[in-house]
Amino acid sequence: MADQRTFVMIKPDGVQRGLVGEIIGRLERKGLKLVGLKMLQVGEDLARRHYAVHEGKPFFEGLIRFITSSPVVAMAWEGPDAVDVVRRMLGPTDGRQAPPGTIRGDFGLDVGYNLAHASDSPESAAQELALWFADGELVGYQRAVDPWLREA
Ligand code: DAT
Ligand code: MG
Repeated sequence: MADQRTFVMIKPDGVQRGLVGEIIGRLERKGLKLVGLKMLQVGEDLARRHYAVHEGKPFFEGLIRFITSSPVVAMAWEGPDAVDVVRRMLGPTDGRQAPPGTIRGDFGLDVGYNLAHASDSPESAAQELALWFADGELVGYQRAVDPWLREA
């Protein structure tokens, strides 16, 4: 399985609740590799472009207000099948339905306050990484532990 990169964002509620370390720690302990990281206050334009597929839905304007309300942590994570692996670690959109053991299942109680975003397909991962990170902001590297994470 070839490595994939996926886009992950810790949303304003995750940052405000002090869950940045917890969420990053889970992805790190899984064995995924952090290849990009920045904190930013999201502007209206970036927010609307990131969530363009949801434009017109009843929750769209509230979602834009929420995501621009306080800083987020934007990240790129790499690993085998990383898009699916991270989506499953996040769990279903609504924390009330998300199973325990998932990030949303362990920490979320509301569909709108669901702590983190992760790309839902390799195509959206490529699009989102290009939207959130400039060329040169993502960093590929070897880790000494890599041979202990996967069969050669
Ligand atoms: P996901 O974040 O699991 O990919 P999505 O892409 O369907 O979910 O929706 C994007 C975000 O919009 C989601 O994380 C939270 C918000 N959202 C989705 N459905 C909602 C709803 N019914 N009411 C309020 N917010 C909603
Ligand atoms: Mg989505």
